[in-house]
Amino acid sequence: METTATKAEIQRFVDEGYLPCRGLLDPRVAATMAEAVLSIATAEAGQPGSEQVPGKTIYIRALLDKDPVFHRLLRFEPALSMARTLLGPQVWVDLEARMNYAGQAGVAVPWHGHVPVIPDPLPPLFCYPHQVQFLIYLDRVTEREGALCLLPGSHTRPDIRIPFGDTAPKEGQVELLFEPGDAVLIHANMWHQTIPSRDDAGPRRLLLLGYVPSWVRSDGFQPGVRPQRPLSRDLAAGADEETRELLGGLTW
Ligand SMILES: O=C(O)CCC(=O)C(=O)O
Ligand SMILES: [Fe+2]
Repeated sequence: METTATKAEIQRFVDEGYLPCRGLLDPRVAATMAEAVLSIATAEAGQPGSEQVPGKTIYIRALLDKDPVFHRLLRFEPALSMARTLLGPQVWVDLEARMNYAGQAGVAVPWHGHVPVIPDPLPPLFCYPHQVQFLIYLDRVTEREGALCLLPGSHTRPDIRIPFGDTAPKEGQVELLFEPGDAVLIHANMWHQTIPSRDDAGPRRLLLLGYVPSWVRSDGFQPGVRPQRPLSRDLAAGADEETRELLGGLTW
């Protein structure tokens, strides 16, 4: 793999579990995607499967199936080549969004990691399901909207178990604020939380652009509102092999 990320950046990510990527997305593209997130959120709120806490926050899954504006993120550089440098060449892309509604105080996500299935102690031949995600911020995130808070190095610490609901500060935590289009690459096992919003918060929208090794599949439960007509199926139908692989079509 070739990527524009430096060896030092890749190593820093491996060691610390996160890497800020300022200006990853053109702010004009970020604005277009922010609008698309809002309109899907408006359409999905209250529908069966909707992951919404009314007036506070909403998750949207399977974004590639819901608006073609997101298709440019399927082969999005330098994100894709960084992910392949880290995980190997065969990956699929999982794209989700989260939005906090404006003007609500106290909206936050408590400490969590995204792949909490790592045994401690680690079995000697455990097949470690590494995944990485670019959190791409579409709005400005200031103290009003609430920083993202990370625990560097926690992605390789299966002994760290933070009970669900815990929001207390942790020693060594790092807080990040963002401009539209800024991103941070995180390892899916990195512990993180968000700082609660204030009542003068603007909307806080982000994309979760995830890269998963092709051998790691979730064939069962799919959360969220079902797409009306999955756009990625149409995309895959006329696509080359690489695109189909990125859409999760690799079988063996
Ligand atoms: O809102 C953020 O900054 C991070 C959100 C997050 O961690 C998540 O949705 O899993
Ligand atoms: Fe998260």
